[in-house]
Amino acid sequence: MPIEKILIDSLIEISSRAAHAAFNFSGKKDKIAADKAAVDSMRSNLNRLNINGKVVIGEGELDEAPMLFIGENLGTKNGPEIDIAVDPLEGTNFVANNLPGALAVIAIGEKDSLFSAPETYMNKIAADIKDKNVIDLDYPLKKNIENLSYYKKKRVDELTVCLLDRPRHNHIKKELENLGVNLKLISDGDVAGVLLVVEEKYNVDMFMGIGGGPEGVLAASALDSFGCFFQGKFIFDTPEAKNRAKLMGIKEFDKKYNLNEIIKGDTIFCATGITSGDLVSGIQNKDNSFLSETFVTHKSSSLRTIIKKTFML
Ligand code: VTB
Repeated sequence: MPIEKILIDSLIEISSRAAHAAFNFSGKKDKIAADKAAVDSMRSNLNRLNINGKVVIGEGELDEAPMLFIGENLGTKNGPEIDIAVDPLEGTNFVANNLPGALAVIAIGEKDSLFSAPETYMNKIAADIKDKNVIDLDYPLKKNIENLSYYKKKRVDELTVCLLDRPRHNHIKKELENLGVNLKLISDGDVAGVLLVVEEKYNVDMFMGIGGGPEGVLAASALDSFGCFFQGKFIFDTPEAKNRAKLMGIKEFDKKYNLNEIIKGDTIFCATGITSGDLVSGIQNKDNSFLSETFVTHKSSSLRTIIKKTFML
């Protein structure tokens, strides 16, 4: 059953209030306090919502996170069964140091529609491509770039690829540079990084590389509303990671997931700016209110927009 539009406004308010709570800690060098403020806000507001919700992507599992843990039930129970995925503070470093790009992120889906991702890394590839077999995690990098160039009708040196700036990506960086592709290196925040592929105005043709698995599922839910291409492969490289995956029902550790295997139904996605970044502006405090900007998608109503809204404190 599609998710009712009526929940969109509530979710915008929930992510906006979480963003505001974290914003109060921007530049205070305290990642943990900022994260806690966003988590507390999201949790108490989700609990007032008329849904029978279950967290499928959260702040960790019960043994490591006291709140918004995977499996936690949220909402008044007076409403539809809903999957909830949260990243209350995406970019803790950004907030702690008052740098651009921090977001409060929440996505909801029909029951059993969102992949319950363990806290592990994911190799990702995303682009605004509507056809199959143009790019693929299993293709050599050069083939992906050549196909992307053909599909987008751009020369290779007109393409821009976004990736997290990490030593693990040095070989990719080097190969892209040799091919003449432009790089957009981000220090954190690959939910936003992935979302930059959705429109030409962000000037990113493809996102690739290894980032957080939960962040991958969240970004995929928004990409699904744009009809974009996304693939992800979780990286279970330790016995503990494999055990956790097994407990979560994952049987094949090397499986490459297509978007429709990660997101299997209707979703609403909201990412509110905490500090201003490429995607959305950050929180602006006023006297007794604050202004927020939220990137919103709702698949079944084809909503894909940015909403500015004022909320009373
Ligand atoms: C990304 C990014 C996050 O972690 O998923 C990244 O979206 C991956 O982890 O904002 P490493 O930092 O270990 O590479 C963040 O940067 C921080 O949670």
